[in-house]
Amino acid sequence: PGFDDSGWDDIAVPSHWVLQRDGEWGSPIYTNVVYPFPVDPPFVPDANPTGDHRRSFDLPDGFVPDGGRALLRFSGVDSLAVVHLNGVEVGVVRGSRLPQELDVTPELLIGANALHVRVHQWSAMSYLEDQDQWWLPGIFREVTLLARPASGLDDVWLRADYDPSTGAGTLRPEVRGGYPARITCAELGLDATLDARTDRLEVGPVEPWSADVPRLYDLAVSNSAETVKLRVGFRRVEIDGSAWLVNGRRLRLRGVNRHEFHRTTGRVFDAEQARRDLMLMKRSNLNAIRTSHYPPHPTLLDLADELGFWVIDECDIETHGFGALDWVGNPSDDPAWRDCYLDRVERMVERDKNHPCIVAWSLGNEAGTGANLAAMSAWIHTRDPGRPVHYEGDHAGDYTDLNSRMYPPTEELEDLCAGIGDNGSGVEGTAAMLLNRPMIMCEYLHAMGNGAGGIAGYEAVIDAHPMIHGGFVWEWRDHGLLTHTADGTPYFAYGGDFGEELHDGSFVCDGMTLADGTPTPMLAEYAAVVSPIKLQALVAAGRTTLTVTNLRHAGHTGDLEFVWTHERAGHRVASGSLTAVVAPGKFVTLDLPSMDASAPGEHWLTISARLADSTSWAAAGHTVARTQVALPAPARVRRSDGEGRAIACRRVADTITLGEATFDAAGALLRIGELRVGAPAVTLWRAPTENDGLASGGSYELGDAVSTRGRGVPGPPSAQRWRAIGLDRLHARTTGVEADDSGITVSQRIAAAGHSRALLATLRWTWVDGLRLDLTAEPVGDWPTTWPRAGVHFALPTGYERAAWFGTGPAENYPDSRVAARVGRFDAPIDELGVAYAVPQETGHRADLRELIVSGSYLPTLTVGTRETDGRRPGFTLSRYSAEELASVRHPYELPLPSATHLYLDAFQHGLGSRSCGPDVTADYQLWPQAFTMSVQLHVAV
Ligand code: IPT
Repeated sequence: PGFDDSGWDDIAVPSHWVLQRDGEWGSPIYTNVVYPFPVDPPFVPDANPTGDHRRSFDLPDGFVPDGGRALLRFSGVDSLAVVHLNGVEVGVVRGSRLPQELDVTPELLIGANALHVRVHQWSAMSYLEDQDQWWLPGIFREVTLLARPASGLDDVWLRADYDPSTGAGTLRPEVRGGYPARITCAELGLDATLDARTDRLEVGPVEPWSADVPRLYDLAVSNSAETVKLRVGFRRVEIDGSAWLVNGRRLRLRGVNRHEFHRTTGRVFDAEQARRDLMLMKRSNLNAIRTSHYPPHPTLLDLADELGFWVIDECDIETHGFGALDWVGNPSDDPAWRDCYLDRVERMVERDKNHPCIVAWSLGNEAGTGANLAAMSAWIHTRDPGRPVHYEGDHAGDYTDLNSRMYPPTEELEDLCAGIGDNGSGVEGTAAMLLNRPMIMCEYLHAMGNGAGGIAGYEAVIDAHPMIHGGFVWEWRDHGLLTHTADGTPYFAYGGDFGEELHDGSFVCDGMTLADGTPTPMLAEYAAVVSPIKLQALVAAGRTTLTVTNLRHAGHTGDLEFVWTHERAGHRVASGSLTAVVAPGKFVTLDLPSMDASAPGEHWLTISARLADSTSWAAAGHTVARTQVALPAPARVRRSDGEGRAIACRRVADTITLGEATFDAAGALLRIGELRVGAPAVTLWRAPTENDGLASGGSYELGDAVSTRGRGVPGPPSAQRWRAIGLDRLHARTTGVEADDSGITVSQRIAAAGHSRALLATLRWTWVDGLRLDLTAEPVGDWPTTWPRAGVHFALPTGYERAAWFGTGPAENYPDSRVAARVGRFDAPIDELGVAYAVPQETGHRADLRELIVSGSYLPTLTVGTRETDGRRPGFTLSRYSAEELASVRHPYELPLPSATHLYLDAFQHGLGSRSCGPDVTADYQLWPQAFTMSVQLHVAV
């Protein structure tokens, strides 16, 4: 009081000051591993951005009950705050993502009070908070003034056990502060008195809590001073050899790493966004969350209890920057830091211990190894033996309970399950020693940009090895910060966009959802692969059957409807639905009506498992699982290709005409009827994805630092190899043009400057009910690398707006990411065919095209029909941007104004893989140079 702060600026709290006022108060910094200041622990540079916050408030007399106390709770301040109340220093708050309470009873005044919080961006604590995320200072979670009664219930812990063999529930209450207390639960008919001697309460039969059936009971604990309400879930977590069990059933984690992030407010918690995200996770068959890499806002755990997720709650510790210094000086093994480590684990466990969703505690992330981490684990083992301890960096398994791996290739997983290798510990025999422990992947499938591919490959290995309990995708959401260019164009910023001295580029954008929450196709692929409801349709010996397997942890399939649809040529012929009650771990085989596939055209049977009724996270009709099977056609005489009369070509002056198509004298296509087409070019280039190794432009080169994790292709990432041999700059030379009675044959040699290896292509054009192209291409010379694609590029006029197709969809799909794709008819505006990844890259490919219709107002409609050659059909991409344009920019706003509509028809595409931080595209899905063919028919209608 008496201090004049009238000239100060206003700031909303909770917030990060660098996300206010357009950079006037400083800017965010993104680094993944390195510290953005000199490593000189525990010191930080003199220039330390500091935010002084003042707040006045009035308190009525009696705010603090007689004999009670006043506590000032800081739920999250990054990174250190010095707190004064009414001119008196009341404490220092440390540990950014954990709460701390200061007793301010003596300093609090009746009437006017003045609170001053000085927040320093850097402190000794910054050395423990080197997570891969933006550095964002500020008071980013609530500050609460609590009035505590005398003899209040200062802490209540209800450990709620469920005995899977008897179905009985037991409570082990622990109350701090206020015995005797009364505990009640109307639903359980519970009404008992607790005193210091009460260590167990048998509550009779209960329904257990699980992620699938998150059954909660409302309990209340009260004494003369106050009542505490808790939502209790009864469940038992056990480790039995290599099995991690909840309620006696093995866990299967279909998980995701979740950071706290909002595109405009950073780590300020947005409860609405969090609920929407968790509902989307549920709809995507995700059942587990690792709170990477710090305890989340407490409300998140309430949501996880309520909606049902297995949670690994992770402590706020990461010292990754010491890795680059060979871990010399790592706080994790330095006695001077021991208390800080213990303080953090205690604050996490005490804050979150009542949540049934938490099935393991994690010590932190990428903090090397050492005695302080071991001490944290020992503390948990004493305080809460009911939950295992996780920490990935304990490769030797010295002090934790779960064996955890990051981004292992599937071959490595198989080795570990066979007891082969050192598990990253450097000590031979470690893998064998750890065979008797449950294994998880705390991170796998790096969802950066387009990808990760290869989800199904992991799933197969997890299915085959019960000791692997699943994994957590890296990660849920891109951390792009919504900002704008000088001319006001909005975009999602990543490392380097704020002029940082050191940064790690777009590595901060690696989610299955974009920064604004838009799901990427990978999320749908993940949902399709990991669904706990497995459907298998079989058509054999005149019988059509559906086998439904229920791999849920709990809950039968009575909530589902199995809807079947028979389609011919993508149009519905018949449909119906069935129900079946299958218990967890069981399967049934059902008969479907027989379907008549004799009419000409492709016949497909699609079966979806859909929610019969709405739930708290999805509407009725939501698809949980889907399968598709082709119905075999009865033997029939095939119409021979190219029936109808072939039209001969004619030379007119400098052009050749073939039906309604016009070519120049060198055989380059110019027009089909009214439609002007840029001469189609055989191409091998795609705009590299971040998993292909698109350079990060940061201090941490993508694919480089982590490429040793991949066993696919050792050495530099694909994009670098592709560029080295010039796949991004191919030149064509026409070596022959023959126009005869039946059509035009154009021969080309396609090669890169400076190289002699080439692709020899023959484009054979004929006119039979439209323009037909038969392409054959064959590599000659020595080709040392894979190819990104093998296809043809057509430049159509700008202005095309829509595509309708019979092929695969609805989303983009690639060879190692197409479980979610089904055969059918789809349509979409051109801008929705690809994904607006934070960094422009390859997007929008859809395999196995039958027919594509491209349309726009005032433009002729182009229909592309395909024919199988060598047992396959081409896929397509339609975009306003060419591969070259996409590859030439780092942000969407840098893309040029479209000069054409680009249609790519690809005989092949390379897979996606996870190489940006993990294994490369696996052998089955690598596109090695090979001969390819394609046959397409182009029709133009005005
Ligand atoms: C791993 C980190 O744990 C995670 O925070 C994130 O940075 C991820 O990588 C990459 O996005 S550590 C890495 C060296 C495997």
